[in-house]
Amino acid sequence: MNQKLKLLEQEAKDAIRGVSTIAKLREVNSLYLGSKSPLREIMKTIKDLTNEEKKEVGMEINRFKAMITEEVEIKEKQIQEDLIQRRLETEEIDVTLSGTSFPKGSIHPLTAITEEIEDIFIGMGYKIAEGPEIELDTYNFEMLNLPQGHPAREMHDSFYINPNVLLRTHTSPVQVRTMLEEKGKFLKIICPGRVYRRDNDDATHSHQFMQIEGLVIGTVVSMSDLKGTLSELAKKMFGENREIRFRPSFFPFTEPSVEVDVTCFKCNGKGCSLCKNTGWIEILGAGMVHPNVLKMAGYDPDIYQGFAFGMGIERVAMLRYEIDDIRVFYTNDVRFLKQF
Ligand code: 2U9
Repeated sequence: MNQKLKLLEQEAKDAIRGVSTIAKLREVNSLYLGSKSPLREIMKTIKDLTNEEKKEVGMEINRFKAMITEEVEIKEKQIQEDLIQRRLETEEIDVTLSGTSFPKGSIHPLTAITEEIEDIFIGMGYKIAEGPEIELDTYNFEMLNLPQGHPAREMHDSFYINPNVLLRTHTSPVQVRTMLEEKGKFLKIICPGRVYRRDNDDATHSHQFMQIEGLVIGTVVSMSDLKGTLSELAKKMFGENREIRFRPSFFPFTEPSVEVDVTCFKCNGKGCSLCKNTGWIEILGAGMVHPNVLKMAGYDPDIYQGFAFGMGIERVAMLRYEIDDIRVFYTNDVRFLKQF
């Protein structure tokens, strides 16, 4: 029996060594270890042997199987290595071929304008503050001197989740939250973000848009600080020789309140279609923080003063890029976005 196995082993080893493909190797493997192999025939005769012989032949069979399996593994590795070697010798990579280019995205114009304004204010020592878009009526209206029933609520009146919770109509509640958190500390903050208002959407209005508001609070803050700050902003955004002017206005949260115009950056103030022949373009609203607002947020109005301002990002972007329809910012048309 053992003699038979020895002969079979030699035959199998020769067969394994002789193959050169994985497919042939598998064939040889099943020829010597598979269900129809001579090994199976030998195994069938074991039952007729003595216990002593069974043990001996059993060990030989196991040794035979392990040997063949090992030989097959070695051969398989060798065939695979040969294959790789052959590919390395025959294949060439042409490093001069041009690659596939990927379409590249760009910064959305609203993001670009927001970041530009943030950078200008960071340069003047401001911090950026952010807050939730779902806001309490208290922070969005009450603490900004817009009590229940105030007529100015109507132009904001918005998306209510329940009578006390709504989508914020401006980023001002972020300033209120910061004042409450900082408890009487001096503040210089910029609050960018998305806001929501009841508005009939048209070419220049959307029920959601972006704002940047600013707030400065200290003990010697005046209207001239406000003018100097906004003048700096106008020059940085629209050119060094820009000038600004204040026109009286009204906001419930500031007193006095102003609307701020900048000399037209297209015609330098001579008059053109962009400034509707006035030479001026309105860019912001601003004012000194109303004493009621200071008081409600825990700042004594006899000690502290502050200025605040607000601007619509879309409006600035539309002026800058001469875009006449606000909706292009939100519709994700790549033909529009590709231009930035
Ligand atoms: C606090 C106190 C005062 C924020 C201000 C404006 C003037 C303003 C508009 C510009 C265009 C909104 O996007 S817009 O429609 N904003 O004119 N906003 S003063 O005043 C504040 C804010 C917070 C605590």
